Amino acid sequence: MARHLVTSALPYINGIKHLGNMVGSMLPADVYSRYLRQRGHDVLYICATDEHGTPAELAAKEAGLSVAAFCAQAHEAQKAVYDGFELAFDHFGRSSSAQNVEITQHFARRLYENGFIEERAIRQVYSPVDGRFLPDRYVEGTCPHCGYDRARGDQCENCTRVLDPTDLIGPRSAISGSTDLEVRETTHLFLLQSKLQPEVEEWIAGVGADWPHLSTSIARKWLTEGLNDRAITRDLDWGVPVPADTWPELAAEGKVFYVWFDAPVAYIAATKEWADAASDGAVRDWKSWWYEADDTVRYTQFMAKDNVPFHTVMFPATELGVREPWKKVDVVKGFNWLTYYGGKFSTSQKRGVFTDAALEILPGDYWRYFLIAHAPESDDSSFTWEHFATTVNKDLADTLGNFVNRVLSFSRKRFGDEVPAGRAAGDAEARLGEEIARLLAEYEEQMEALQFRRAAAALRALWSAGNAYLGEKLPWVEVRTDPDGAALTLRTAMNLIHLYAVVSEPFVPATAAAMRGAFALADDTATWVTPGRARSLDSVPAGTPFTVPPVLFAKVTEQDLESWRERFGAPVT
Ligand code: B3M
Ligand code: ZN
Repeated sequence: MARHLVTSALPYINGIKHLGNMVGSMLPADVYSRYLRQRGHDVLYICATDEHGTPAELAAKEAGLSVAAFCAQAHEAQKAVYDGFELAFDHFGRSSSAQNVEITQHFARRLYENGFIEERAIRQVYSPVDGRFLPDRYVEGTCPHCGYDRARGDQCENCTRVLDPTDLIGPRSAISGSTDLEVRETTHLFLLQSKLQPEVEEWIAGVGADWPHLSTSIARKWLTEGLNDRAITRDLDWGVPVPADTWPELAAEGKVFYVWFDAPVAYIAATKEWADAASDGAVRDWKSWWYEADDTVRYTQFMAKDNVPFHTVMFPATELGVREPWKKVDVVKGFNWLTYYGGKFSTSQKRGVFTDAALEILPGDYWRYFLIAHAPESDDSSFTWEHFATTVNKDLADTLGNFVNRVLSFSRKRFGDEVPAGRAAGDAEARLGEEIARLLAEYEEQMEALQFRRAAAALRALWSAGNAYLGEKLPWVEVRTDPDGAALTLRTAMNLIHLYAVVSEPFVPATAAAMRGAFALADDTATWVTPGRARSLDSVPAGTPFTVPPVLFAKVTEQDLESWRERFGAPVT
């Protein structure tokens, strides 16, 4: 039994995430964690909201709340959505926690002692009216390229060109609107990543051998371009304060760490939050997962590709520079983009399907299955309502749901409320058992390799094998001439249902629970079934009482499709 530490990129606090965010981080992490737990491993799946930085301040301002109040509220709102998606975090923490302040400050002190942080003076926009330095995003003005009059100092939203605040025509403060701005000198902490580059290269040369191609190629590209020293502090009111014991002047000026400096540390801090939240005297040893962790801890991270450089290069550089034995990632699973009809999902422009709206129209399992079955793994993939409807109707409603309902209702009608005995298994059952064992082995192999689309395809093939078996045996015909044969067919099919309940759990946990709950088995658990054990299809013995669950998956109708296209602004195809 191994210990598996799993984290997914921390969703930013400024708004409810869209389906693209979900499929590229939390959902695959949850699917993988559930699978590992079922296989008996000790799993710790940690996530948190990423709460610092300028976007949080701006979102709070727009909501008319203090940043602290906004973040507290937004954290709960995100948590509620993730519950709806059945994400089984061991802990869903917050990067603004006291634990993160403590560990981030500790990291900074150690980096300083080890010669990897230095103070440097830079020139930055200052607003006397606001009494503060303005981060790039807080300076607005007219774009020198396209004339858009609300361009931000870091980028023009209209023409997407990257800007420097001094490029803007008629610059003004986004806070007060004041145009009385000056450029002043200010001191910031810089992380000397260039000094750490050789160590990062050596580390990746070892561990990176196991990573999926997307992650290694991104990491290599960054290393080839060379790691730059980076400013890791900002002039913001909200963030992890620079510790006064080490940098009294910067602390007095109210400097805080840059959000990307403290966010990855929050994986560790959220693990400590998890331990601190233990009740009933339970002892949770958070440190054993992170500090001097032994070889039995395998750490897997999930994220979209834009986050990969921070996790494969920057955060490992930080961890190396701290010169303490903090656990570094073993495998980085990166994802490409999910698009909305080939275009970008956009939080700021509210285009696409947001996770809260998704749950308003259908339960989490529908989304979980669709998203993972078409995850943007080897390439970007496109969400369309048409594709979603076809997948739900074919895979979930017809192949899985219909199988379960047909078998259970027909058996009840002909043989009553207990699993019928019938005669002993014959050739058809032996062949089916072989096929199931083969597909299950394939499913396991793909899951261990973090190949989610292929794992989903193997799961779908398992469901289809049941339909093929029914098609071959035709129990509704068989029952007329050979009731014992029909009973065998149904008992075998019911064993498949139970197996499906177990192995579908990572993808569709709520449905899996309903399927398993159909059988009144003593001591039933979701514990994994090995291919060897699955082959005999006999875990549900004759005589087991069962019930027929309500329809597992409703079909998407033309009407549904119409209304969703309309509501979510789908392009006409
Ligand atoms: N918050 C992801 C994002 O908002 C970022 C991930 C942090 S992981 C430490 O793009
Ligand atoms: Zn522009």
